[in-house]
Amino acid sequence: MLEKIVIANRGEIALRVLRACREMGIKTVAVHSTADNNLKHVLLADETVCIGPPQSTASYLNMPAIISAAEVTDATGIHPGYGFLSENADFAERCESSGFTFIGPKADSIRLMGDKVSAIRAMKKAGVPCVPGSDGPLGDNPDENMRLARDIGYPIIIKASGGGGGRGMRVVHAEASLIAAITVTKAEARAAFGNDVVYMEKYLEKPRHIEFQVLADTHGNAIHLGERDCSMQRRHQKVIEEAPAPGITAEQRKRIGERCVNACLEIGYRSAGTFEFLYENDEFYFIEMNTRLQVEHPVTEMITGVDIVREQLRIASGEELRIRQDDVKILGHAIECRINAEDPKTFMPSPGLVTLWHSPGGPGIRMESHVYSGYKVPPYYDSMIGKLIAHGENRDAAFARMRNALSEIVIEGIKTNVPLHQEIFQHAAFQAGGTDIHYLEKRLGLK
Ligand code: MV4
Repeated sequence: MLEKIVIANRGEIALRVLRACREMGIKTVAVHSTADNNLKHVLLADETVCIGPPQSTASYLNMPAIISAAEVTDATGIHPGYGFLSENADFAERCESSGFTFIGPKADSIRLMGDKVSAIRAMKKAGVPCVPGSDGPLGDNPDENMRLARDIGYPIIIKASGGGGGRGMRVVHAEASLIAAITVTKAEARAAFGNDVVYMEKYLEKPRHIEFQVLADTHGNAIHLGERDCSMQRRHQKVIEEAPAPGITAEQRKRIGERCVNACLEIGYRSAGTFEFLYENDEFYFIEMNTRLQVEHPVTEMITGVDIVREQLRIASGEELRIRQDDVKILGHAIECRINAEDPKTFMPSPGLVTLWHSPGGPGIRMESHVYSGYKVPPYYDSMIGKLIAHGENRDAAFARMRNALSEIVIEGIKTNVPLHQEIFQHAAFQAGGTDIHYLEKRLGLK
């Protein structure tokens, strides 16, 4: 088993990883910026190393500083959390070439999935259903591109192969704007990603975002843990996630889950991963794979009883998955609210001193947060300060617990989006389940 690991992240996820390590007897090294001396996991870690000034580029994205921290502390592994360096193939490679276990997939898998054209090609080959599209990069011939779009049928979407997560995309509704859209998307992609490869897909107008969680070990075993619905989002930032996805049948779960597992085996995937799909008219269409632990992993943990971070650590230690697919049972329903330090109306960040903090509790309630009374939310990082998760025997029960918890939570000194969550939990359409990816923005009058 890994003996000591560097937690190369901050905030709630660093604390989540630290807790898993302590349970498993793995020693922890918290690396942190000068703005993060008082982070909860920094106070709890066995060792701490300050890796640089507040700006992420100088600290949490500073590869030599993080690898040096692992060297001076004699750590054996590095957990990247999510965001920051978690999907940086070069970092994974540099960890391993410096003799540390990267607690995540192999650099090759990160690279394969980071390039969306190669990801889709690999998934299609593995039998994962994809969006009808160009099946590869667009060429320079306008006539060919027009023919392609006509064959697919408008509307279509142009996406940058180096993009993902909503960056570098453009919807085209009619032929008249196709060629200009390709030119502009290519130029933007070159500037943003240093790669101007773009591809074309049928644009799905009212899909839901449903993603499958997988775990794969280094002994040829892979399983899926069912799906999550992450359709409740604003500007590509998820706001609420739930599992299982409303209305998805056990049969659909099995069919798509098996495809994801098969794809993992085919590409030699290891660790935790997520297959993102758009879901429309009862069909699943793969769009991207995330090769990291995700923010919303707890909803899957709550309904399956599988500790995903623990499994990541076990897999990275070379152990075999102990859970077989037949052992995975979906129990009840879980829902997660992302708690952000922001104005609930304008969404402007609201960092500062938290003068009072009371976590909600009771059966089925889980609070993942590093915040405490007296903690100062720094202005340099993402505004998410915690996640509130409610589990119940069914969706209604989970909702009732979430409403209760949202009414109990006390956060003073900074603005948070708790009032927004309270409002969303009054929406009849959300309560009914199955709202699409545009629902929240429309409902907020932003669209
Ligand atoms: C799409 C799409 C519709 N049709 N692809 C946005 C983020 C990136 N992961 C892919 N995205 C989309 N791809 C086709 N062919 C609509 C979106 C999309 C979206 C997807 C998931 C969650 C939120 C979204 C918000 C806007 C657009």
